[in-house]
Amino acid sequence: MSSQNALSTEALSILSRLGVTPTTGTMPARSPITGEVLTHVADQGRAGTEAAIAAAQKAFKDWRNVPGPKRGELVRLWAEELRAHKADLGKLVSIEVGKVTSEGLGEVQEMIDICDFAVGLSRQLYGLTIASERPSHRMMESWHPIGVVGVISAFNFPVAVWSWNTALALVCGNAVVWKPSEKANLSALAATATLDRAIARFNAEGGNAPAGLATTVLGAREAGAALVDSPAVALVSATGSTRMGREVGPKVAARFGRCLLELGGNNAAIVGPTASLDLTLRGLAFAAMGTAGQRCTTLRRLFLHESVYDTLLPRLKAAYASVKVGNPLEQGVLVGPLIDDGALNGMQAALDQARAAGGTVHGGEVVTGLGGAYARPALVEMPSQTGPVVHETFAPILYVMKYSDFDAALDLHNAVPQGLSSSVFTNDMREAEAFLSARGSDCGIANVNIGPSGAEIGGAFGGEKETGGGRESGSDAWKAYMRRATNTINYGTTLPLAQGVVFDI
Ligand code: UN1
Repeated sequence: MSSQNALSTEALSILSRLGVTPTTGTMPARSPITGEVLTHVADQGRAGTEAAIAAAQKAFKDWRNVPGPKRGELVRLWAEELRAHKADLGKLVSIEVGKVTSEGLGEVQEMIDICDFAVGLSRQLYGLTIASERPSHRMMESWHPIGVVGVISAFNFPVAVWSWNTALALVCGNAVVWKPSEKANLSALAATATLDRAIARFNAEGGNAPAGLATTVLGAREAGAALVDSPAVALVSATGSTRMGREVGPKVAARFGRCLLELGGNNAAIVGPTASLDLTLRGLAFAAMGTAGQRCTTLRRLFLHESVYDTLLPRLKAAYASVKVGNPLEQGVLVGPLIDDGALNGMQAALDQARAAGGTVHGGEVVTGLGGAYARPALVEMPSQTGPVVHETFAPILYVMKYSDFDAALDLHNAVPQGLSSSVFTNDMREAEAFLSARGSDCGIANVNIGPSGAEIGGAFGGEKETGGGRESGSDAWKAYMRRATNTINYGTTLPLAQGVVFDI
């Protein structure tokens, strides 16, 4: 049996262990490992999404009445299913989007972590009580579910990003319709099956999770557009390119819907003169080359202080030259394929632009013979922050620049349109604190002595400027999935008006 057939067989048997038989259709599901078609699935199109939205609207009317902690019980069962199927789901993610084994499994772990977080949250959907200026009055705020949440996700975290949204949306009392990336339909079907199994168990144990509570619609552009256009979708949570966000944001705003946008990043690190170089090297290597440079948090720009440039750069070059690129399912491989030829062409075009702008490229060669779109990661010494450096290229390219003054490096750090994640490597307390301060990094995530990628789910995840401003996952990100009502209760026998207004009739 050829390795191509083996991947397809494996993907379909994972699905069948989860009880999924994909409906055959016209959309190819491919593996970037070999470029082979695994199977074809049906495009449910705009009509599919519209039907799912209608069912979700109905489901929401019941689900909002289920107490929060009871909703949390559903998510607790979901985490159990994810634990039970972690190996299968992680492997399918690796097969379908090319993540190395530990990263495929890590993605499922991220799903488990958000479920655990959401279970606790289901008992902590707190509002404030507020001092009223009027006698015998009490003010408080209540948080209520908002309705149907539409989730549009990208190929690079094909299942975790959906789970961040869905685990929170469900405990908050909402219904969810998901349009996954068309490059990751099989992973989406498998992930959906884990939730479906949890729903079946929840209902068998006497729970009341209505039909249509969480639906997945496979499709191309039109299927996603239906979520954006429908006034019945209260919140559109969309992860992808800034170009996509520019289309989605204004359309949802025009109908006064809510948007949660997780768009492009152009994440940087500053390495100061006092940095611990062993730790820094490892932090940079994972952040820049991990996931083949296809995380929105991937390290793309590096500012090295002139005093460490000549020590750290050769070590970085050696790491780039020795990292194993290849089949992500093989042990020892750290860099798998790019998602497709388009991504590979984009990478090569960016490297050409970097050369034209005076950059010196180390690595970046196309790796042939494996079937998929493989390239060695590229380290590019740039004379300044110009050309492709200010754009996000979704590939393993790290642009390196030298600096002498920390404040000037900070200015350059912030002088790009994106604002997702950032790091400083230093043992100088002044540099570390300045980086985290109001005059420091302008990103939604700012780290010290770890790289910009690989965030835990406990913190709010997201960024500023062209990254879109959304926050998902930890902290109080749940508030995006709820509406706030301010309540004033008069327990007296008179009707004093606020601001001393008199209105005697
Ligand atoms: C993404 O690339 O869309 O912080 C999400 C990280 C991961 C999530 C990345 N936890 O790198």
